[in-house]
Amino acid sequence: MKILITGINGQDGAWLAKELLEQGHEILGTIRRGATNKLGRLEQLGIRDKIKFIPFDVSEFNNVFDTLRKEKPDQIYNMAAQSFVHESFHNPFITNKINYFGVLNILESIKILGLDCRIYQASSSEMFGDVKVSPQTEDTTFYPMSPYGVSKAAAHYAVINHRKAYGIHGTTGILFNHESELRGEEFVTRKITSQMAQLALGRQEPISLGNLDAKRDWGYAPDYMKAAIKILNSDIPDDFVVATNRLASIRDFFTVSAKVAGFEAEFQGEGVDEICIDKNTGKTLCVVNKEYYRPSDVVLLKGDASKIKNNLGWNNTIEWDTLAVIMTEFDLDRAKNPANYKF
Ligand code: F7E
Repeated sequence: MKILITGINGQDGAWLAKELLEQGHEILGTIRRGATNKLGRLEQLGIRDKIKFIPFDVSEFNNVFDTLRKEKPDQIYNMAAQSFVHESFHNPFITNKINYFGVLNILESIKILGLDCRIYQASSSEMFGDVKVSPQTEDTTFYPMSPYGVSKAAAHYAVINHRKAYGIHGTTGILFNHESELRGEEFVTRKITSQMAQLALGRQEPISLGNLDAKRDWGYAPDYMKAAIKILNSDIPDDFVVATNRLASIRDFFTVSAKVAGFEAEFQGEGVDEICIDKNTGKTLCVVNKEYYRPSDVVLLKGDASKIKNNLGWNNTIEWDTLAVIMTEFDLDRAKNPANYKF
């Protein structure tokens, strides 16, 4: 099958492309003009040369329309996004242009061209926001708490609307946080593991973090891309929560990562005065910096993935504590042997 992945150079696009190539599909990958120097993840996975790249901006209708008219893909995975929640407070318009109008551009192009093409939309647990019930399911009301969450909710409803109004095979995966060795270093898990590795190698400057009380349901990105493939290939287009149903705080994740790096984390103080030290040496591992607080944050997210487990036979294989070990071990090796890594 001919499959188009938007945002192929991100964490999810890279893992997804790897899985789909292994299944024998032809992969077209769209990347923004000028971003060809950002293919490190695809190089790291050894798949860069197996992908046909198309210069493309999902927020430009002409780019989307012309590409779909020319290539006529059988399936599209829309992984292109401004995915950093913190950034969305500073750039709400760009966030919506990419995350909401980008999806609309794809849906309208499929509709106008009359393409027989399935689409998977990367929806997000951030849409649940200020949650009133836990765990969250496909039926939980959305209360987004960031411009990112608002843009993803709008895109989510656009897919559902095009499915109902025009019969487009539009599917969504409401993915809870999913991390891996390929995660960007601006997200809290990878920020912790990459900088923890530097602390283990002798760096003195502690890691600066924001809200340590936030709790998340963290899963493993390759598991979640297998879920995305199952969702798109389901005969009845639908929406599915993808999560592990386990909760951990930033402090919990930090503590496991510190242990793998050879430290014993002890948190002291409260609020912006909180720090974390290594109990054995007294070395300061982490301080709190207000700069990383958000104007409004999501306190906790925990998902119930029963629907995808029961209907599509998906299961996660890795939970947050194992994830913290995998990512920290990867970053320790990367810090020691940087020449072996492509990104
Ligand atoms: O923050 C807190 C922060 O940036 C997680 C994206 O993939 O998942 C991700 O969004 C929590 C927040 O991920 C720092 O305040 C504390 O409560 O790793 P994050 P996110 O915002 O949950 C969803 C499902 C998506 O769809 C998004 O695209 O950690 N936190 N201190 C911090 N966060 C960051 N980034 N940096 C800190 O220093």
